[in-house]
Amino acid sequence: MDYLRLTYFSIWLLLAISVLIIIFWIIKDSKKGNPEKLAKFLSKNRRWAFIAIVIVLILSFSISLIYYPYPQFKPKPVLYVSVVAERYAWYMNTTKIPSNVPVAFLVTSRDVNHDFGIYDEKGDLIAQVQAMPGYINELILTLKPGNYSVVCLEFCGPYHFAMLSSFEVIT
Ligand SMILES: [Cu+2]
Repeated sequence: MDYLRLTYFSIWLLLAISVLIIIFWIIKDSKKGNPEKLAKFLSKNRRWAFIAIVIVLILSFSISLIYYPYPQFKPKPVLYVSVVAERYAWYMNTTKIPSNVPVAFLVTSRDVNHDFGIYDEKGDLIAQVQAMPGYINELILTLKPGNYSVVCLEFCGPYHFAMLSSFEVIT
């Protein structure tokens, strides 16, 4: 669990909800024809603070769209890596991958279903995609430098456990 991100998200959510409550309150009040309270609330200093918070919310939301995991925001890969699975090995056309640029892994299988799982040096699962005969699944990743392990995550036969590989991400 990434606590820093969770904290940022909680602060963002709290601010967004506060803004919505204030807007709701202003609309409700102005409908009641109670301009005095509204004028008091929207005194100069408060108005600018309110506008600043709204701008920060919109900006932070826009920045988060870069990390949106759906196709219209998918980065253009600078390198394609072909990954072919076969009982009980992974065949990759390269095991040296550049860091900090989008790389597309094109993953397929020659026999049965496998699962291309990538683990970092800490042992955390970074990403995974199915390796299926007759299909090419694309996995686009931007990786940090280091050594990565490839593990099959779909039981594919008696030597499934030995279906391991690795690659290096270099600067
Ligand atoms: Cu397998």
